[in-house]
Amino acid sequence: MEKTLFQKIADGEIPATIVYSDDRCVCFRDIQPQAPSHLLLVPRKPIPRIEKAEEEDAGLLGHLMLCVGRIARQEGLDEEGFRVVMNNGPAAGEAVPHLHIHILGGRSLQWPPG
Ligand code: D5M
Repeated sequence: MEKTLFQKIADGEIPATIVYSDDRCVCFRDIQPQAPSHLLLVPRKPIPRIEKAEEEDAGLLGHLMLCVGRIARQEGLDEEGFRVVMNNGPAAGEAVPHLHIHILGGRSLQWPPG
């Protein structure tokens, strides 16, 4: 199977500004930032979208959530607050079929989102 764009970034084949990396996930700056701080956290495992995740992925998904907190602290977003978004499937505008968590902060964020 051909690698997804985010697998290629995780494997260092496409450049990105990496802010966090471990054996299960990578976090890098979004190339089209929608906020002063806009990061994408992706698992190295190419799960296409959340409903494709399986029971065996439970530990990985929990790890991603803990990484969100760690990265938000690292970015200095934890005091003011930040938003965590997962676009899932076509109606949500998911452009890259590889589960990714947007972390947005550094400005006041409106609700509801568009
Ligand atoms: O979000 C996909 C996001 O991926 C979108 O905000 C742009 C970002 N993107 C696309 N290509 C790159 C590269 N090469 N580096 C960094 N960020 C990238 P979605 O939720 O699928 O709409």
